Amino acid sequence: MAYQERQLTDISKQFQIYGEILHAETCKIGHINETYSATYDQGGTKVRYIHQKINQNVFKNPDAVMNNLMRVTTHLRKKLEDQKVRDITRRCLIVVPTRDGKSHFRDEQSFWRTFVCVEGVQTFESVQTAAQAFQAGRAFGNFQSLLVDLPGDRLHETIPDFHNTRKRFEVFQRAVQNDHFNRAKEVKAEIDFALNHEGIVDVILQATAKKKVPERITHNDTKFNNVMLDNVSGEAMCVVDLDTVMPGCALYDFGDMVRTTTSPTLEDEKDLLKVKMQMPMFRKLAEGYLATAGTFLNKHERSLIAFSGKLITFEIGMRFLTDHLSGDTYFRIHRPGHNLDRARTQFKLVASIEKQEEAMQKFVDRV
Ligand code: GN1
Ligand code: MG
Repeated sequence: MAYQERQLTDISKQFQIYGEILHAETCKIGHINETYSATYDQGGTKVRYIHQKINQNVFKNPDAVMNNLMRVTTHLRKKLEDQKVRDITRRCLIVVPTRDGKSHFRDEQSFWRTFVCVEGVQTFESVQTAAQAFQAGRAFGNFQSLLVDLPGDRLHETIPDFHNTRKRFEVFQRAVQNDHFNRAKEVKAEIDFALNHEGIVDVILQATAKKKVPERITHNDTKFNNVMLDNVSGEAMCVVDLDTVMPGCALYDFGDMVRTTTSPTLEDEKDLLKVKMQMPMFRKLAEGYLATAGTFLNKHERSLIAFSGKLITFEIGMRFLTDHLSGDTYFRIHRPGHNLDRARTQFKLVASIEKQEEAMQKFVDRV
């Protein structure tokens, strides 16, 4: 076994797993945590588990992450049971406890947790059909609506100011000023694009401060690849990547869905001619989302739906550009200039949304 697998074998012994480990693969999706899919032999039957190492540079308080995760998954499961939905163990993540009954295992350097692997599903890095966009919208809207009545204290903010676009803008400005890697001169066009958009960064923050847009429990990382779709029916089964589930604004979730479901391309597409907000995808996405979240959204939230797509796409683009200027320390990259490519793709999408924003909002107003 490779080094990493040997390490994984040691880690897996900490959890209440059934079977002998056969092999493990790295899951390539995700820019932050390390994720492995491990296959075990249990008396001749193969069973799979997901082992995940939390990135503690990003999640400074992993106990808080796990505390939120346990509360959220317990509640989701109970709600699904109350609704008498079938196939519940494929619709909600299940944490496998450690042998001493904890939700995670930690040693001096690392912090691990294990999930039951959801079988018979797949995830996609980009959307293939409008039906998939509908499923994504429905799944995240349903996720938000199931969490409306989560009992107990306010969830921990696992990353404070995660979607505070003003603070993100300030961090970006500092990165430009510092220019530690001497990259600013090569990306002047992208820097100017970001600076020219300062006018949009406070809109949702102000609506929140005025209590027009309420705080809700939100997912905060609603990328299309965080929805697992059934292999046969294509139905959205399970929403994953729950580390940033925390108090937030419903619009941030919708915005990130627009970013990741309406363009036919990958997030790091280099051919910018291919990057565009496609109206048919948006329509289905909005229909799916409003079919589930429509019951609790207020009129102010509804009025900012199209805008949120532009804002969150801009925000993530700015974060990629900031990381490029700062030497690629936050998002994992797979080639030089990768964060710059990602930033360019997001900004192209922002420009495409801008051209269609009015039509997008008109559509939402009619749904
Ligand atoms: C990161 O690791 P992943 O892909 O789930 C990031 C998101 C970004 C996303 C961009 C904790 O998510 O905020 O939108 O990359 N997660 C964190 O692809 O920063
Ligand atoms: Mg994530």
